[in-house]
Amino acid sequence: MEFLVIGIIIAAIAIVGATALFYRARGRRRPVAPPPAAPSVTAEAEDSPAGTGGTAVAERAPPVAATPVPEAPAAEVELEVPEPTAGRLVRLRSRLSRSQGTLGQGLLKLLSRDKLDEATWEEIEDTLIAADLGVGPAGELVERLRTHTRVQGARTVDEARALLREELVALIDPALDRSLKVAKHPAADGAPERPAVAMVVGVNGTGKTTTTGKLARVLIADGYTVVLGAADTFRAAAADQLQTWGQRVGAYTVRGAEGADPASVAFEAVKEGTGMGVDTVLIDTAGRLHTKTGLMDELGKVKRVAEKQGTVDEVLLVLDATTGQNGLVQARVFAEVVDITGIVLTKLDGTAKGGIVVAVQKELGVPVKLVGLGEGPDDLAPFDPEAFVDALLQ
Ligand SMILES: Nc1nc2c(ncn2[C@@H]2O[C@H](COP(=O)(O)OP(=O)(O)OP(=O)(O)O)[C@@H](O)[C@H]2O)c(=O)[nH]1
Ligand SMILES: [Mg+2]
Repeated sequence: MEFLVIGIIIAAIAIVGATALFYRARGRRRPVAPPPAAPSVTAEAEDSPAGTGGTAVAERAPPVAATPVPEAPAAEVELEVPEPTAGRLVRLRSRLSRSQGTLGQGLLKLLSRDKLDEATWEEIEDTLIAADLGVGPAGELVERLRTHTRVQGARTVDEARALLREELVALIDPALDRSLKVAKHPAADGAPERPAVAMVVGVNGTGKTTTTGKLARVLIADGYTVVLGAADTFRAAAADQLQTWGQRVGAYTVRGAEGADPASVAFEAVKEGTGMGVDTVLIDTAGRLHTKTGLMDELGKVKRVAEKQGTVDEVLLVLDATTGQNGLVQARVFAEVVDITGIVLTKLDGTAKGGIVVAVQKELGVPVKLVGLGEGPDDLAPFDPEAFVDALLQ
């Protein structure tokens, strides 16, 4: 009996000691403000956003359901500090020149030949077309180069580079407004202030979710506050993917149950963003083939419903640069359904076909605003024609 009592006392001391050690260890962790739990939009909820025809409502998900991402508990997530955006294209220049070098170097070699005969001009034109510049712009550029060289005669590599630089920059058009409309709308005419809204659209696998996540980082690096809307409700994994991006930088993610109406999620994201007083709401959408009419109609609805609370300021079409001319067909169809305000060209690090920048701008009359140059979290850069051309001709 005595032994039993002593045994119980020892066990009690051991438990108390272990508990104290555990809390001390926790106390040493860096206190980091957790990103707020993500609200969730369910498919079965009663209220529906005005006019959506959907059956969705925002609700605070219980703590566990709000963080379905299998990673460290939110309280222990350390927020990352994204890289500043200024000069990103310069930093990522080597990625471009590695893949595009053949284009720039090839052109320079041809242009600095002693004799620029018909065969050489044809080669130049073929090189441009092979780089996805498009037949029209390639012919146009060759004509301009011919006119210049006719006047000035043979040229050194440096002269050829200067000429090519000037003409390529002009073709990409530095006058286009490439700024992102992401600043909060101030209160006006009795209406309260509201966030800018940007939607990210495109066919499957082009890099939409990645771009939305990277863009959130770009904005946060520039001092904006951001709410993310996971309007890709086809797969739960898509919302998890976006939420993970958000959690790394403390951006709140509004998500829906699998199969929830994506338009409702977009609506809720704008509503949450407005309630929280953030600068920008970024809405990721599901990949959809431009040939599937039903899915394209759904995209139109997502935008219309998001617009019930004010304008959608940016619709960014994400194109995979490695798919070349096929991207132009996609661009045309998407532009018919939702007015595209900017193009994001991803995977430019993996292709020599940088001419697509020119082709797609000509096709849509819409500027390339961002380029993706790798899979790293800060490998998205604001597009700058001069830095781009310099990278080509390095
Ligand atoms: N090399 C490289 N890879 C990229 C770039 N952008 C995206 N990716 C990769 O492309 C793949 C697809 O990216 P996601 O963002 O999931 O594409 P998505 O368009 O959201 O795909 P769906 O939602 O399925 O339509 C991922 O492996 C990304 O890491 C880029 O600029 N360069
Ligand atoms: Mg996606």
